[in-house]
Amino acid sequence: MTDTQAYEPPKVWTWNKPSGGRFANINRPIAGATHEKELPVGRHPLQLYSLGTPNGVKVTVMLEELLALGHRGAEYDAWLIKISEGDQFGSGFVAINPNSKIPALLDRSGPTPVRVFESGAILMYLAEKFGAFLPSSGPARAECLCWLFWQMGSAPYLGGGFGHFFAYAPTKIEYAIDRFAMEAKRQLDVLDRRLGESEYLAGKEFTIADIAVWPWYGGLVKGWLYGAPEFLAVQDYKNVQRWAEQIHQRPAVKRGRMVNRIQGEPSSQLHERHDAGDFETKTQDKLAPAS
Ligand SMILES: N[C@@H](CCC(=O)N[C@@H](CS)C(=O)NCC(=O)O)C(=O)O
Repeated sequence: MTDTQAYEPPKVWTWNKPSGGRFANINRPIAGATHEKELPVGRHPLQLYSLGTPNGVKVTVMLEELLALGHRGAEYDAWLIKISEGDQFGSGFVAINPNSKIPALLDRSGPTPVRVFESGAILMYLAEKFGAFLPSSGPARAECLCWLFWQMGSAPYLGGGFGHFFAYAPTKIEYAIDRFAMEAKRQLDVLDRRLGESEYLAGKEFTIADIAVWPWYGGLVKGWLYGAPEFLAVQDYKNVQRWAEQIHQRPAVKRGRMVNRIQGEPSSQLHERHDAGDFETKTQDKLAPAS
């Protein structure tokens, strides 16, 4: 193992220097708003404040899937929250997510607006509101919730652990990369075994469990996250690959991935979505064609 700089933790930690790494400018040890800023509100019942990261994509995929099933009440405005610019610390955003992280949803369909934060809670809220993608009772519901909560507990090790130390940390620390690569591969193996015995995570039906897990682990085996497909030998997880491609082929998933996306091919980026027609007319190749 390579040696890293000797560090003796002080008795009490103080915030006296930037932590370094890709997100150093937004990391803070305190919660709450840093500035006053109201959130915009559009014409649809559901207002989504988000960004096209794996956590954000879960919700836009869910909304596009609901619309594809014909649930008109799932019409939504998707507003862009630029987390690298600190939008998540504006007072309006903090009022609907005191945790200052995307995605956050405001349901304005009833007499009193309902705020929902945490992507897993948003998926459950929408699934129950529309009666879709979550079995209503019994073992099938239990299995779906197991995999939904598996994702909530596991992905921080993949993103905040493996992804952070492999791709974003200012120095490569062998101990940290080893520890989290081991866990990322173990998690892929958990999924691979499950998807070897079942078409989808909760059984025969596509559910919010797949919607939650796919942007992270589907994205990982497709090589979309952290530039690590070779390092993690993702091609070995054949069942995860099969499932990832099957979900990728769903038209609503393709649309959901485009919403609030600010990187990649301009034709794949729909920064804000306010109408179903926006996918045809408002992608970045149309709004800001390369000169
Ligand atoms: N457990 C949360 C995680 C959300 C999360 O980590 N969001 C990230 C982007 S993927 C974020 O907003 N980061 C901004 C920050 O940490 O300041 C969820 O599932 O909704």
